[in-house]
Amino acid sequence: MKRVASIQDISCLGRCSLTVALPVLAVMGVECAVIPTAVLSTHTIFPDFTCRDLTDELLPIARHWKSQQVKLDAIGSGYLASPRQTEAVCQVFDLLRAEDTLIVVDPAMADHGRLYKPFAPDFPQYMKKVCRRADVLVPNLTEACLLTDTPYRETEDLSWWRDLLRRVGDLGPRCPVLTGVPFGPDRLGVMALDPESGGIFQYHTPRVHDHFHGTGDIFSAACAGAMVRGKSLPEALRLAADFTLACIQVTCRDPNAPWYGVEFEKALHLLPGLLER
Ligand code: PXL
Repeated sequence: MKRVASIQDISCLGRCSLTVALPVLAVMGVECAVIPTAVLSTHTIFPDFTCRDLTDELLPIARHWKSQQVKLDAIGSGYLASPRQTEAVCQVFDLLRAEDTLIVVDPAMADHGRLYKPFAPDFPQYMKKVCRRADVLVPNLTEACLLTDTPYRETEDLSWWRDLLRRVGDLGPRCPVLTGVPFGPDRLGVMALDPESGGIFQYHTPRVHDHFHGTGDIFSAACAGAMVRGKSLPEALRLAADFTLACIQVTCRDPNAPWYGVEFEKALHLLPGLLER
């Protein structure tokens, strides 16, 4: 069985990070080992959340695994709780990656043109170092702008997004990806530099005009799972985009609780079929 190590927080409520990666990877037939970066009462969109930073645990966990010769097919990182933690995660990558370990980095730190509440404006500079180690880097548009020191824009001009994608590639990942790209007013999708073909891969699905929390975490878990299950980058991105849309489509939103994430549990049964396409 393939094994992925997922480095991100446990938000105890709110369907994101590890509480999403664990079930998604399990249903894809992939073992998900975890390195929790922090324990939060909820994700940071809720007011007054609690947060216990686990930076000091990261390297001891990795060193122990190393001493046990643990083999990892991929390592995925997501939300990191502090600048110091980005340094620790770089060291974890360096310690645990073998030649054939795929590193998937989701610089989960911003959306809709703004950094998440807990982060100071210099946080993207720290996150850049994590991103440089990625094989597959999956920022959304806001994160891509922050990582490349590009002023954020909302535009449907695809040539502008292709230029941004190339700048994300200049950070050093083998496969730079942009998520949440608007392809016209009613479609949303991904754009990636495909190292196999040397070209730009684009894929889009109908856009649901609403904001959903935690969908980036679903996307990156599904993408990592698909790649360790042998899919090419374009196939993995297509699967991840289709699955994320399916999760949004099955969600009945409670208007009093818009932050509980998408009801991905109702769409998990689709994953085996998506893997067999
Ligand atoms: O979904 C990204 C994410 C993960 N973890 C925490 C978050 C967020 C986004 O806000 O707050 C704690």
